[in-house]
Amino acid sequence: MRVAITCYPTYGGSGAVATELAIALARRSHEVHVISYDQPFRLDVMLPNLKFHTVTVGDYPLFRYPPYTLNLCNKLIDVVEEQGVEIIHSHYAIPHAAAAWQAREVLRDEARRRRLPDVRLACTLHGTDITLVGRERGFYELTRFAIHRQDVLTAPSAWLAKETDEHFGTNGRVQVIHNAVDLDRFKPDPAQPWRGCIAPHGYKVITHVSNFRPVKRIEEVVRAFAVLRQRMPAVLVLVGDGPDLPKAEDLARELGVRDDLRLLGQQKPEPILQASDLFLLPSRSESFGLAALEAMACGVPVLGYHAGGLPEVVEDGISGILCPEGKDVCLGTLAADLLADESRHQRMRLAARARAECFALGPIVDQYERALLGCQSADSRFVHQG
Ligand code: GMT
Repeated sequence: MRVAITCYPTYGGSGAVATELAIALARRSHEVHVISYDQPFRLDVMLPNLKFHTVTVGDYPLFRYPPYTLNLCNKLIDVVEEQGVEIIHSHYAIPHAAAAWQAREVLRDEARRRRLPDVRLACTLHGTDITLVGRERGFYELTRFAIHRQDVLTAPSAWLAKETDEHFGTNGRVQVIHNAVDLDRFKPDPAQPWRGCIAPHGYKVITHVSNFRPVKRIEEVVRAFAVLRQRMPAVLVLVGDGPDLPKAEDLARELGVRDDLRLLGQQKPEPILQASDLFLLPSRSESFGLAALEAMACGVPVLGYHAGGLPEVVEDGISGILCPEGKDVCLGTLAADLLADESRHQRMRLAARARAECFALGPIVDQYERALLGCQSADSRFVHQG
């Protein structure tokens, strides 16, 4: 099949999922066109049938806000026309689902004239496009309309599929395809040399990887660490960047743990996760928690809340600890208790890796492949041209 995948290129789960899917589909001999305003951060392989197309954003002086969605829509039209793309697969509904629908409308007359079927539309909903941003008045109606125009809808958790039904009226149409992890890249490495670079010998390494937005509750991460730090020598490693990162530093200073903070910025997460003892993800609602899955694949237990789709990934008390939301719990005490009990921690490390193995890349790419092929099979361009 010939598929265009449109996504955000920045650090964040939706771009990572889209890019890894693009690479995996190209490795299966599909022709894949990735479309975004910048090269996605994980798009680091060269394959003859995997191409990246940049959306150039107009900067005419009249525009206070350059209309990215129009530029994206025009790029989709070009790529569909020039490359014979059969399916546009949008990752994160805003604005990708609406841009894809507009592109199909524009292409429709020409498709009819040439007796070709319309380009098919698939959209993977990722999280805040449904739970937060998509519900804002300034986005809701068009997002809902565009979601309903998709031929295939997927979400990374049953929880997000249900949220979409409840708030966007999709009526059971959203197919659950969990996020996946490359188990060969994300794997335990107890001798990881990075450990010596980030923490003195004998210190525990507590890690959080995110885009530091309010939904991640970064203050909870720092507070939990400060409690744990009173019980044992440890460092808190923060990977990624985002608007709430300065809050982490301020709070760490206030709580007297600034010297134990390691702010690493945007980094390849694998070596840092391999050097970690515990991963903290206390998000308010996480549709899935790809960062948690990648930590688990490296044998790192996850500590967070029983909220959103995280319980579909982490088994409470087995591969991590999930606290009940809204109850008076102290994450720091739970973390310290776990790390103080070496045999329990070791068991949890093994269970975390075993759980991650349920989300291996291959079978999950199979599910996407089936969904995408299914949506174009009825009247594929191959059939018409053949
Ligand atoms: O919804 C977002 O905040 C964007 C997105 C991203 O780009 O980081 O994150 C979501 O998509 C990931 C991949 O499917 C999920 O693993 C994350 O849990 C999800 N984030 C939230 O739901 C907050």
